[in-house]
Amino acid sequence: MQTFKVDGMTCGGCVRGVTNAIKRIDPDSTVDVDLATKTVKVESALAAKDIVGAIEGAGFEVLAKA
Ligand SMILES: [Cu+2]
Repeated sequence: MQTFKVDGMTCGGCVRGVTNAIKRIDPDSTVDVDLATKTVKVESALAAKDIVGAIEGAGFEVLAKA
């Protein structure tokens, strides 16, 4: 499990955008977004930098990898 702090997510559309961006590069991944805590949890064999790239490519800022 990899956990990221992500800024700029405000609604269900953002959740879908982040989730779809990660699933596009790993269809088998599990993505869990918590808007209240700005946390994205990812179960995937992907490297952290690739997940960060997908999230940022969807238009959100990754503040930290927890
Ligand atoms: Cu939104």
